[in-house]
Amino acid sequence: MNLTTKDEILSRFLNAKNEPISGQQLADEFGISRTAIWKHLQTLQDEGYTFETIKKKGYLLTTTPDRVDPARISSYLETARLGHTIQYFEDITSTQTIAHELVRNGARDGTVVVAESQSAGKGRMARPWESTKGKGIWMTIIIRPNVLPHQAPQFTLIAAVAVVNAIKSLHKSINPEIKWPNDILIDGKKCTGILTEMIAEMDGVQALLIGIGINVNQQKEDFPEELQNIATSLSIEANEKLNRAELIATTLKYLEKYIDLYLQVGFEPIKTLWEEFSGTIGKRIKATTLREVVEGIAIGITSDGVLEVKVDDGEIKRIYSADIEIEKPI
Ligand code: BT5
Repeated sequence: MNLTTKDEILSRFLNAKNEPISGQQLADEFGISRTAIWKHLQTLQDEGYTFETIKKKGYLLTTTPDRVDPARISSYLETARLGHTIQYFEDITSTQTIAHELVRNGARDGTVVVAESQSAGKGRMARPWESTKGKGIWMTIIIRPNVLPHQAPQFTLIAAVAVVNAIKSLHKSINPEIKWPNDILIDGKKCTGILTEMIAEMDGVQALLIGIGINVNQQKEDFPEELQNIATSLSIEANEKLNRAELIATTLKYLEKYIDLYLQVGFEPIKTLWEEFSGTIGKRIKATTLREVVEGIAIGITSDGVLEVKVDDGEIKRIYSADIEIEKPI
């Protein structure tokens, strides 16, 4: 994990389990002066952490603000590659935009961009993505798998399976369902959106940018009015405040696991998991593509992640990209 000295010091306090640490001990461990340690603690105080000075013992971390900084994420991280470099921002335009810049500058596989808020968060087809400050998970994972451009859409499905597993493993009371291709819903309301972008040549992918937006700790009034009836957050559903850093680390754990599985044995096991978590398959849907509107029963996804819909005359249509409405039974 590539942490700055300040974040390494914070990590040390987060792992100290309520025990004070002396300035001299930190200075020795990090090979810097006590004054330098004190300056890092000042910066952390400016970010909202508070330390109490305990006589003859040292500094005790007493308050930790609700932030998804690299030190906090890394204290939960169990991955081999994903999230070992984290670029953290308080306020930015979009984690996707920053990720594009990082790819151009040679960012390595597994680099993650995380922000507390985005002023220009984006969905598919340049739609806006609402990213309330400090309440959600707004992140982009840069990966550099050895795959062909036509495989890129499968990574959206891999990411959806990873997010559902992460939510379910941490919060048993929540029952998320995937809506093809990139939404995760709870009781019909959207809590997560995924946007996969690709930088590729004809013969290979240079990088995939998997953007994941999860509504975590918003309350209904935190959403703009037009979203209040169609969006939800995990906190609204679980009726408690959730730990965002832990959910980020757990999502990265499952994402790495399913990417590795996919690269080793192909799409089949992902397809099985996806169909198990899907709220789309078996339902009557209306798919609006750029060319037409298709109504019928969603019968499954193909090994390329394409949605198959059986229309009323029995014909099976393949949907590559569309907005889906799941029709409620009458
Ligand atoms: C998506 O697009 O659902 C993909 C969203 C990806 C967001 C992440 S956050 C981190 C990374 N950085 C970015 O800039 N983006 C990614 P789409 O299927 O086109 O859905 C967009 C629609 O969802 C909007 O038109 C709204 O109707 C709705 N929406 C916007 N913000 C929402 C929110 N916070 N929760 C639920 N629905 C929302």
